[in-house]
Amino acid sequence: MGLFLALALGCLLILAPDALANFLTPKSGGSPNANQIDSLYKIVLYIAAVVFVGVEGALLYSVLKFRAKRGAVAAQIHGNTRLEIGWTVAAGLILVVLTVVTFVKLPSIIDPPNSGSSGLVLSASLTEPTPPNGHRLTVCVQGRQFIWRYTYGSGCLNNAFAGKLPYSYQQMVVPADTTIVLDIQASDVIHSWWVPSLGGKVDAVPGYTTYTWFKAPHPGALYHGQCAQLCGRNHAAMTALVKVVSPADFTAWLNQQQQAIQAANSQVYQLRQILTAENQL
Ligand SMILES: [Cu+2]
Repeated sequence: MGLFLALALGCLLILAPDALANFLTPKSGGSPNANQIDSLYKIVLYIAAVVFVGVEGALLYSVLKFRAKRGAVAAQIHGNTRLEIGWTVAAGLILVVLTVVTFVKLPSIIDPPNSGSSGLVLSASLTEPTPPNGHRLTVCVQGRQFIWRYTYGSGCLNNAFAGKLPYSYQQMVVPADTTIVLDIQASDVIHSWWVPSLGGKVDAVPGYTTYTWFKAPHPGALYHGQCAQLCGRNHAAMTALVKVVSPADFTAWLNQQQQAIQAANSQVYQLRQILTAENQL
């Protein structure tokens, strides 16, 4: 019995979340949906750990307690109805508990919440998955071999390239405490958007639009991500970075980005005119 207790205590120590933060369990802290995924994972993990320790402990106990010398005649035991019904019902109960907990947690993982009071002030829209009050910032995420492109602002879905909406590559900049809805597409092969601290993976499939959301609480945070679907020989280089800034800094950055894009576009336009004129000579 002492051994069993030691094993159980040892396992509990190993599973202490502070000792192994994010080593055995999903990353969290970046967004409410990531936090809910993390806590759901931990509930399943702890129940599984208790079952594991119980089963392995009983096995070890039996092996030691009932060990016999070579040549001993084994006792013949034909089942134990009460015990068998007991562990079948117990296993069934565990499954019911896991199912109920999962369905209770699911809405907080799937449905985006409202932006916080310190978040960016946004206008409402009814055209996309949206938090209860409709206020969210839409960012279109376009996966392509081998980089992520982000277009900012509602309407980016149908107009990501033709419109004058600001965009950036690889690094997404977002305002803190604001519900960010991501409309995810791919322009060549299947990719998968994944920033572990901000929630689960979402596939980017050519011809389809998939959605997810996150809401990062703190300005100054930087979250690393990686394309999670093997998409070609340079797949490993297809990283993503999400930079969280204050709403005021975000607005300033967006304006600056828009000006830089306009300046680059007009340079290209001038260059094209020069080259065209030279060709005509
Ligand atoms: Cu990819």
